[in-house]
Amino acid sequence: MKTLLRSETKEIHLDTEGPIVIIGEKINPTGHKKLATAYKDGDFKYVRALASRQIAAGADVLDINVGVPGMDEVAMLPEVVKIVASEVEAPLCLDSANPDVLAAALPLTPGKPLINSVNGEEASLNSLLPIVKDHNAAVIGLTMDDEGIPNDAETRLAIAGKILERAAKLGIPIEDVVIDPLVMAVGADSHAAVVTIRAIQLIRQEFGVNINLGASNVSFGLPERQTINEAFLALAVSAGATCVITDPMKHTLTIRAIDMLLGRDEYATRYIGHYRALAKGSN
Ligand code: THG
Repeated sequence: MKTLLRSETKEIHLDTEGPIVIIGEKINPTGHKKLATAYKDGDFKYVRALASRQIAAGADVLDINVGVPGMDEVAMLPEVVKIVASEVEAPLCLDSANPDVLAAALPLTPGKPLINSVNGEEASLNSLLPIVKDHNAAVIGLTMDDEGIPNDAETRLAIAGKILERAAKLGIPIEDVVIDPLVMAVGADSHAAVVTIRAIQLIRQEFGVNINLGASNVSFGLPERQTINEAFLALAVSAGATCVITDPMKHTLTIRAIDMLLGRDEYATRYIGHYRALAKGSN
């Protein structure tokens, strides 16, 4: 199954049979004081640098989040979308669950963006899916609902089914819904990663849709996070994940290695290409 995303000039496909799509996560002020300050000061040079740096590091799509406490997100998200769209050619992923914020930013977003995100709560489905439909966007559906994040894979599968059904009722094509089965910290619950992996398998088997993950949560609170994140990425992709929200500066080469090992990189072209680009950058 293919999910098409578009900027003004560029198309990216999430593809259940294709290589992993990387959504760069760095334009997010959570735990990122320098970016939060840049937003408050209206200093968009730093935003531009984060955008171009992530593309150079291999990101296919850029996530944009403006969630700083006290921030007028309705005013800010359209502003940052314009800046990023003028800086890079990649399609965008609008990271907000607030319908007013999305409705303000979508008319200014070129092409076909990804909306991050809707979930199984009634309020979320009712307020966000019509906006997704109106703007002909694609959307990430998180497998949580009014009762929180289920700690078993079967309930996450059921929530994915509910989101897909409600989207279909509004005429949103199934390929425009990307399911995110949610990654929790393995340091807090030793079965957290296993539940996510199992949910990926079930959702892929049942619905055949594209599956996104924000992989870095898995290592929260543990040392050598990068090692854990990368081991988890390999397992998640092997189970059926097709798209990751992550730091491309840290993880692109490993992601290329995973694609290569899964037979999705003929003659290791992309792996070697990225290795060479990194080697050049360090000279
Ligand atoms: N699924 C979906 N969307 C998501 C997530 C997900 N969006 C948010 C998050 N999870 C993914 N994005 C981030 C962004 C930043 C960090 C982690 C996940 C992060 N930041 C550093 C920190 O907090 O230590 C600080 C930034 C820095 O290194 O400069 O870790 O799961 N659909």
